[in-house]
Amino acid sequence: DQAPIGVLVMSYGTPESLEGVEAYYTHIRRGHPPTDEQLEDLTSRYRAIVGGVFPLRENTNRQVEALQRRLDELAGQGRYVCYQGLKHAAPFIEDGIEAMSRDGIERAVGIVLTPQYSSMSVGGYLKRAREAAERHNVAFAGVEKYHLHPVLIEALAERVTAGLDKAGVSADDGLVLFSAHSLPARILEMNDPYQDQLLETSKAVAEAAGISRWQFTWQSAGQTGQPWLGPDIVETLNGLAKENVKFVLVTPVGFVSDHLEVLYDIDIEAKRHASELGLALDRIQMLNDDPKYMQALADSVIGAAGRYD
Ligand code: FEC
Repeated sequence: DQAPIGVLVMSYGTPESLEGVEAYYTHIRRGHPPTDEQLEDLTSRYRAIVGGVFPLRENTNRQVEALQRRLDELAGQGRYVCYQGLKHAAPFIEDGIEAMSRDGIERAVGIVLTPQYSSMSVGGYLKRAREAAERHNVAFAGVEKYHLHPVLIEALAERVTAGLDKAGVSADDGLVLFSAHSLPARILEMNDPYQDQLLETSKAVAEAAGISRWQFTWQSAGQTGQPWLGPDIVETLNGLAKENVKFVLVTPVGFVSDHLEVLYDIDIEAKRHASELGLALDRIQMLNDDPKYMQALADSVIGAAGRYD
């Protein structure tokens, strides 16, 4: 059966413009509008980041185009057709499935642009995609994770090596600090694999890059009045400064693009805090449309095609 297979490429989504921040934030908060203060706080973070106001949109576009090209090379033109589905902005996940259905696609694979599984992240994307696919009679197979894909590990390890080389620090003076978006701590009671998978990715990258001095930390925790997974990067940096670490290479392993949580939370906030502690901080270049990352995605998509639930 050579009928085209739809590929729903899912990513977080970002506002269209500064005027769109309120609607975006309201969507993240499941329909509850932010207070004026919360809105101003988020808007000012978008204003502060470099690389364009909303770099995530363009980066996601480029990733989807590059994945399409890679799939064409591997499986022949037209075998796989990529569609975007964003979690909190248009085109939403449901819009992507609807577009497939309009185009007569009967089978689809879904993949999320983050490598590790959590019921609160990838699980949420796949649930919405699956429900939309059912409504449109599209058979759907979801990729749950690719956090140990050897080519992904290689791509990240190369960036760690490049980051250390650029800083010119010896392995004794520097430390690789892997990081990922925190989640509410209650996921631990749900036996969620998120934390384990993030540590597995970190360990594999450290091994591939030949790094023995590394740690993992959380970042970007929300303010919901409930506990989130810690330690947060600020606390971790305080500890490292006390241990006389001179240089930290932040290596996000749950994010794959340049976007707010990297360009603000690491490049502005964490960097400022580190410099107050007398600690030099840099971060690896994000994967964006790195050919090796595209290879890991394409391979995962092709592996999932055929396993329809
Ligand atoms: O550049 C951009 O415009 C978007 C950057 C962005 C990415 C991202 C990724 C993840 N999030 C995850 C979990 C949560 C949870 C909440 C939450 C809230 C926000 C807010 C903004 C935001 N997130 Fe995000 N996230 C990005 C942006 N995120 C803005 C709202 C203001 C704030 O808290 O700063 C809390 C929701 C709630 O209130 O109930 C939970 C996870 C990821 C990584 C996986 C993925 O990419 O899907 C997990 C990028």
